Amino acid sequence: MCSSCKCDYLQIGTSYSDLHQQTKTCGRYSYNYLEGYIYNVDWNAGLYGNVPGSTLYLRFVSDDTAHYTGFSLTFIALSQTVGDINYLNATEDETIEFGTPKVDIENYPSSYAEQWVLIVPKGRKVQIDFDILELEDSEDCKNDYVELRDASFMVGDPKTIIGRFGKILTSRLCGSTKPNSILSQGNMVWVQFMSDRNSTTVYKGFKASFKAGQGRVCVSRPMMLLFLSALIMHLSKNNLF
Ligand SMILES: [Ca+2]
Repeated sequence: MCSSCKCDYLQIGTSYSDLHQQTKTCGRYSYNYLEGYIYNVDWNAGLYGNVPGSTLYLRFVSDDTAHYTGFSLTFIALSQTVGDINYLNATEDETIEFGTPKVDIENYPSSYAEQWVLIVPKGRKVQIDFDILELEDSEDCKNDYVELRDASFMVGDPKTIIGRFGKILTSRLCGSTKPNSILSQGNMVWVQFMSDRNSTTVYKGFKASFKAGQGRVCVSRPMMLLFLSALIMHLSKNNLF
């Protein structure tokens, strides 16, 4: 038996450079698997903890002596607000609501802007349903409106999500005609609400929700393998390579 986790251990940190200096975790924490922890341990639910930032590093070290089961962990991305952008992460079976805030006697504030980035698991589409849509009506929705676009990661930067110039999912929404369910192309959608200076206490604003909709249509692997093997057979038969 090793003392002070000298043999096999796991280190978890938010910075790669000082990962090797993080607390070493070892031993048996559950009947089923070695259980490391970041900030808290729930003895029944397993490992859990909130990580500041969007990156987590793990370092696993083992020596050449006894081998145990190892470790297993899961993670989910939490929702977060940065400035006036709300990043909302929905897991597979989760539905998250979002919408305009009520301020004093105004159902939604005037001269106001707010953005939401709606994220569902990779490979799924975002399905958005409007529960309430009641905004000041104006020509081309130039006064108060909500708009939705497909969002994507900035090229070369997998941590920065951009949406303002993404593919338009629906023209600007205003007035009180609720759209049908909206389905994105990818797994992220950018939503922006804007209101002009003329305030109103008549309209309710908007309330919507989103969840993971159907997945993308793609060629399944067995079909792809079948196609590739047929292609290779054809090419070799014709001495093309
Ligand atoms: Ca207005």
